[in-house]
Amino acid sequence: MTGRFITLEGGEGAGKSSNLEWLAGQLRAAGKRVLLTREPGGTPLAESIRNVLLTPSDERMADDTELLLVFAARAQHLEQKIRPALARGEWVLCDRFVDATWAYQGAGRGLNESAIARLEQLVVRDTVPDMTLLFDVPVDVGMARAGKRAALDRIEQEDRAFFDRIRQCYLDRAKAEPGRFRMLDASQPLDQVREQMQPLLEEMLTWQ
Ligand code: T5A
Repeated sequence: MTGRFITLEGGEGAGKSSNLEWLAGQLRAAGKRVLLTREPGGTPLAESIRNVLLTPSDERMADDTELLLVFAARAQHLEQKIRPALARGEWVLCDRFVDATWAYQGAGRGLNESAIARLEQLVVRDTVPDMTLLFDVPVDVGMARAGKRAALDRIEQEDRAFFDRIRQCYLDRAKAEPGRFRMLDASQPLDQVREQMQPLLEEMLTWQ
């Protein structure tokens, strides 16, 4: 028996975390066994890598270091948590996955696409999400939400153009893969975003 793999993507402050719990609650109410997780992170070792990635430091992190750390965390997460859960037949809901690498390291940092593709092949292999929910929100709106919380992390300190490229990359990927992506207008109030998620939930529940 194999489970289902659903990822949530979007820019900073798009509302992924807020909606992850809601979606998990709905799926559990429908009798599904659900595992909530996130990237970078999801296991103790991968969470340590997350800390390195997100903590501001006086030493500038090289872009290639960032890329390799993101994939190192993902390799650990896939082997220790995601693949075993899928093999047990669970529904894995993951806050960000490899699309984030294409958006942040690919479009944001401008890293070489063939290097990302090679790492994706090595690490992700055939563990491709069944559905990816893209929470699309204008950069200003998302950053204003994110900025209301604690101090900005290392990546959140990037400039506006960085986040514009990320948003555009997500939109392009959603257009290129309409079978996997589902778009949500995340600029709307939370209750309306959840209304948009309702038909997607129903679609998921039709899966055998
Ligand atoms: N990263 C990650 C990479 O560079 N490469 C990779 O491969 C991967 C996997 C992760 C960072 O790592 C980078 C991307 C990120 O920069 P993170 O803290 O997990 O760091 O960053 P985010 O995933 O962006 O987390 P955020 O918390 O910023 O965004 P969320 O989860 O989308 O937003 P959420 O739900 O926490 O909401 C933020 C605030 O907005 C409010 C919420 O109440 C909350 O206060 N809110 C709304 N308010 C009004 N209306 C709505 N519709 C709202 N939705 C949420």
